[in-house]
Amino acid sequence: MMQKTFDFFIPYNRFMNEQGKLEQALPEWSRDQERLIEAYETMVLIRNFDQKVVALQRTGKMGTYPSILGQEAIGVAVGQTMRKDDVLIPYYRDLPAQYLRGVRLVETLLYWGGDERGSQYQHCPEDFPNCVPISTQMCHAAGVATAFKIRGEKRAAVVTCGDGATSKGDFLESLNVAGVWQLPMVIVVNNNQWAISTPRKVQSAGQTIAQKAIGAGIEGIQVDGNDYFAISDAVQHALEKAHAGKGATLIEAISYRLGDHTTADDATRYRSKEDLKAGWEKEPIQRLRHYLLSQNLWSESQEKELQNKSTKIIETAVSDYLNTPPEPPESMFDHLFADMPAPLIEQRIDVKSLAGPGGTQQGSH
Ligand SMILES: Cc1ncc(C[n+]2csc(CCOP(=O)(O)OP(=O)(O)O)c2C)c(N)n1
Ligand SMILES: [Mg+2]
Repeated sequence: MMQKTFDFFIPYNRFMNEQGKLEQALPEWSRDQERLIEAYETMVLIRNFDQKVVALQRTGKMGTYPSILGQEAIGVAVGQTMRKDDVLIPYYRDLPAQYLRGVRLVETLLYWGGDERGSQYQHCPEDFPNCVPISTQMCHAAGVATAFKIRGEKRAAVVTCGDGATSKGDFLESLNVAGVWQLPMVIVVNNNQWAISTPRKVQSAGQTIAQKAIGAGIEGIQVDGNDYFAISDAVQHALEKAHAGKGATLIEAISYRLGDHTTADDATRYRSKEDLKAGWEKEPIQRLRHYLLSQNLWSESQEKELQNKSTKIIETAVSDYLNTPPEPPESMFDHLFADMPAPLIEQRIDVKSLAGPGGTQQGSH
């Protein structure tokens, strides 16, 4: 008779339902009212900013941009729970986390406007730049976590990716070393149900993405990624574990991509109105607002003030971006190597002389 050698289950957690009503008692840390207000304010600011970036792209002042609409809670949870000396290895939909880590909005605008200076973060220089190649950041994160382990530093590498990215070899290989080397790594998967036009159900036959952790011998948990409390609690638990030398955790945060994949996409071609409507009913901002209002932690006048404050912050960032003189053409050589190889040094000189003295002023954001 066959025996059972191993049994596993994937926990799912959420504290708050779609209406912002509690389904279970909140964790201890949630008594920190300032933290809750900061989370809400950041989500609103980022949503308004995100909308502005899309408008800039539509008017020819911005490159292709991936909206984060509807997925704000995940980044806020990551940004709030990480320690300053941890390292964030983000993918391209992590704006709230980056903002809370210290990435300035003007840096974000420069980056998506095609200016590499946008990745030279003034306030968090050890964080990695946005990763657009799918899943390659997983390997970078495993490398960072390995360095922390070798040096005996109590720091964690926090890496994020989408549901589609979990089908790549890089993802599984990184998970494997994270398990076997017990790396201080936190992997947050933003399962927004789509990888461009590929829906989650045809991405993998696995019932959850979190269970991919089991094959690597690490903990895998699934949470409602639109519930600020659930995702924060999961990331906090994973970080505490990583800092205590107890290894990696994979968190699958269930969300929904309310926008197009990027400004180069038109989701109406492959997504039904009903699907989108159901997504809007679950979105994270109204949920947290309902909760805060029910606890008298938020008011209509604070909301108005926040909207005004956000508009000013965004206007300043946009005008700083539009007023940044473009980099000269030869700068394309500048951000790849610590020590530039000789042939590139020569090419750089050639490009500079071809561009001429007026070359630096051509083009604009
Ligand atoms: C290595 C690689 N292959 C393909 C692409 C093109 N591409 C860009 S985004 C994307 C889908 C990613 O989906 P997912 O991982 O779910 O992240 P999401 O965009 O939904 O947040 C693909 C295939 C890429 N950027 N890099
Ligand atoms: Mg996705």
